[in-house]
Amino acid sequence: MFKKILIANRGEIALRVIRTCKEMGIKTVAIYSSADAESLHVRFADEAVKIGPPSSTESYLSIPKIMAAVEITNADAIHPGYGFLSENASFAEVTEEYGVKFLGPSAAMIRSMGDKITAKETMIKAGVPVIPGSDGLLKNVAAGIKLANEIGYPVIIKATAGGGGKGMRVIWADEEFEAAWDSAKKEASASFANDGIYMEKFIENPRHVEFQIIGDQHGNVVHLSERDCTIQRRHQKLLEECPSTVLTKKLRKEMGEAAIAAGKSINYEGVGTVEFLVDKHKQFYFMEMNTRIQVEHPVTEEVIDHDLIKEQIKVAAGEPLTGKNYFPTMHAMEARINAEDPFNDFRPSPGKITSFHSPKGHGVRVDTHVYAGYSVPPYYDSLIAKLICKAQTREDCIKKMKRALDEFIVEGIKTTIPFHRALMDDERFLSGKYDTGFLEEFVLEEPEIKE
Ligand code: MV4
Repeated sequence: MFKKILIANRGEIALRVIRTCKEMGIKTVAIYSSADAESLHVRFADEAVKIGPPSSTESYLSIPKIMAAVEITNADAIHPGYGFLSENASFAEVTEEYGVKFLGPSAAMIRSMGDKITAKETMIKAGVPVIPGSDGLLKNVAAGIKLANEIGYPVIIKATAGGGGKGMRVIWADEEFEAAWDSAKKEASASFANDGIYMEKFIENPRHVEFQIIGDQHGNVVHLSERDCTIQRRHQKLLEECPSTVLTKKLRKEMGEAAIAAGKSINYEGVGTVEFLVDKHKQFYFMEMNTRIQVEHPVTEEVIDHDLIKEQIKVAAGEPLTGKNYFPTMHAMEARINAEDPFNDFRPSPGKITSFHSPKGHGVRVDTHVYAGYSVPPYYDSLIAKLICKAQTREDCIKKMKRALDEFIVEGIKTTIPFHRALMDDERFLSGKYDTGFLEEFVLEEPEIKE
């Protein structure tokens, strides 16, 4: 087992990893930028190394600075968390060259899933359903228009280096093709320095359902069931839950098997997520694979009652899995509490938290790095807490969420708490019948000012 893990991240996930390491008897090293000196991950780690100024590129994204921190602290493994360098193949490579274990898959696996065309080709070979579309890269506008007519509009063009919505355009007719092509290419080349584009049939009003998988070093890959992440806005997830309201037992079995086939086809090691789109006929299609622990992993932890960070560390140390899949025994939901103003287009709202009280009680979990007096820095993502509730049924889980949101006090900054509270009263959300377009139509009413 590892003796000392350096956490190459900040915020709630850094704290989350430190907690499990403590329970496992593993020493921890925090790294931090000068904007995070007052952060709890710095306080609770056994050692902390200040690696740079607030700017991410000079701190949490600086491979040389992080490796210097590894060297001076003698850490034998690195946990990258999510975001930052978690899916950076060069970082995984450099780490392993130093003889330090990267708590994630190999550089080759990260690369193969990072390039969306390669990922799709891999899934086709593995027998995982994919969305019909171009055979690899599209050469030019003429070839694109020809194929769009064969597939039938609407189509979507996507950047092969993309993911999470960047470099993506939906096209409804020939006349729109060239403009969409030019702007997608421009965006892709600016964002990823790779302007390769491919095409797919556009699936209208899908659900986003992802499967958590875990692979060990002995060839076992199992799934830990799904998370429904349909409630999102501009590709930012706001609420995740399990079980999904669109999955039947049969569909869960089929999608779970597809997710395992996806993992096995690349000898996947570690925790990963296979994202699917589910259309209105309940056909499912592979969309992307994420080769990291995700923000929403606590939903899975609550419904299967296992610590995913602990499992991640154990498989990285070479321990074998039992080979069985895990199914939800409870209903869980995670509400992302962001320092954003939901009444003002979710505009970031950094600043000092003057008062903070987190909800408690049976079935309520709050993962957070903030406290009263903490200043949310403007430099990083706006997630300040994750409220996770669990109960026997979806209905009871929603009741618990409402109660917990009503107890949640954050003063000094704006947060997404009012958004979640309104969501819990929304008829369509309650019915479970909605799709990824849901938040486009959702109207959040400004509360009346109390006298
Ligand atoms: C799609 C799609 C419809 N059809 N692909 C969004 C982010 C990136 N991972 C892929 N995305 C989509 N790909 C086809 N062929 C619709 C989306 C999409 C979406 C997917 C999941 C959750 C929310 C979404 C919001 C807008 C678009």
